[in-house]
Amino acid sequence: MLSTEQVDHYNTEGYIVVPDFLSTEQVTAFIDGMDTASAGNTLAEHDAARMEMEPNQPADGTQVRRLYEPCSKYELFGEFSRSQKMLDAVEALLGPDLVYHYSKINMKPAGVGSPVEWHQDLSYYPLSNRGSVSILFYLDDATVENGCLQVIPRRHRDELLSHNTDGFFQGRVTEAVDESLAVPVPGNAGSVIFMHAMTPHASIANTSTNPRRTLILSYRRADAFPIYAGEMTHKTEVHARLVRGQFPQEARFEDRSFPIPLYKDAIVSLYDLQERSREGKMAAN
Ligand SMILES: O=C(O)CCC(=O)C(=O)O
Repeated sequence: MLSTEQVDHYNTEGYIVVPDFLSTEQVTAFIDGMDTASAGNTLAEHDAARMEMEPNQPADGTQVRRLYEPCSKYELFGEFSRSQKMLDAVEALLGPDLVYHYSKINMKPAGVGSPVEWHQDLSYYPLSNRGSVSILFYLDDATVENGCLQVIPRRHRDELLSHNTDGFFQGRVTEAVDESLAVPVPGNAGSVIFMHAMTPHASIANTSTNPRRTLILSYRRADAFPIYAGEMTHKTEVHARLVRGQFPQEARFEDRSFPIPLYKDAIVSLYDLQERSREGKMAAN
C-alpha cells in the first residue's frame, strides 16, 4: 500500500518511486518468464505478434526490444496484474474503480538498447479524463548509464505538449523540451515508478554493458473512457478490462479538448514511429 506522503508526491510531482516493491524471487521469476517468451527468436525469424527485435544486430541476433502485452499473453504476468498488492497501490492513486489498460516489457539490452524520446503517454491514447497511471518495474538495477527513466516533474497538470508535425502524430514531443528540468529516476531491480500518464518522460540508448529490463503496466480510472481515435483505439482497447470495483454508469470528462493522434501512415511501434519522425518521414509530403 502507498503512504499518504507517496500519494501526495505522485499528485504534486507526477511520479513516485517505491524501492523494493518486488521481491528478489519475483524479479527472478519475471526474468525467467521473459527469457522463456523470447527464446528461439532472432531478428530474421521472430514471432512479430509477440515481440519486436532490436534492429541493430545481425540477422541471427537474439536481442529483443519489446515483448508485447505480457499480462494478457503469459499467466505469470497476468496474475501479477490482478494481484491485491498491485491493485491496492493503483487504487491509492486512482480510486476504487479500475481498468487494466495494457502492458509491455522494454528490454533495453546492453550495448544496443534503443532510446525512447520525450513523450507523454496520453498523447497515444486520449481518454475522457487524466486518471491514468503508467507503472514501470525495473528488473535490473537501472542507472543513468544503462538508460534509466527520466521525467519532467510537475508538468502533468498542464496542457499536452505538441506531439505533431504538419498535423501528423510523431510519437514524441515536437516542441522544445527544457532538459534542464529533467530528473533521472534510477532504481534497484525490484523498484517501481508510478508515473502519471501526462508526465513527460524519456530514456537514452543503452550503450553500457548492463541490460535495463523494465516491465510496464498501465491502469486507468474506470470512468476514463477512450476517445475514439481510429485503429489505435482498437489496438489498445482489446486488452482493457475492469479489474477492481464497478463499471461506471457515466464517463468523467476533464479537458475541454484533447489532441487526437493522427497517423500519417500505418500504425507502427513507438520506437519505429519515433525513428521515422527523426528521419522526417512523418511530415506532410
Ligand atoms: O523504457 C523506457 O525507458 C520508457 C518506456 C516508455 O516510455 C514507453 O514504452 O512508452
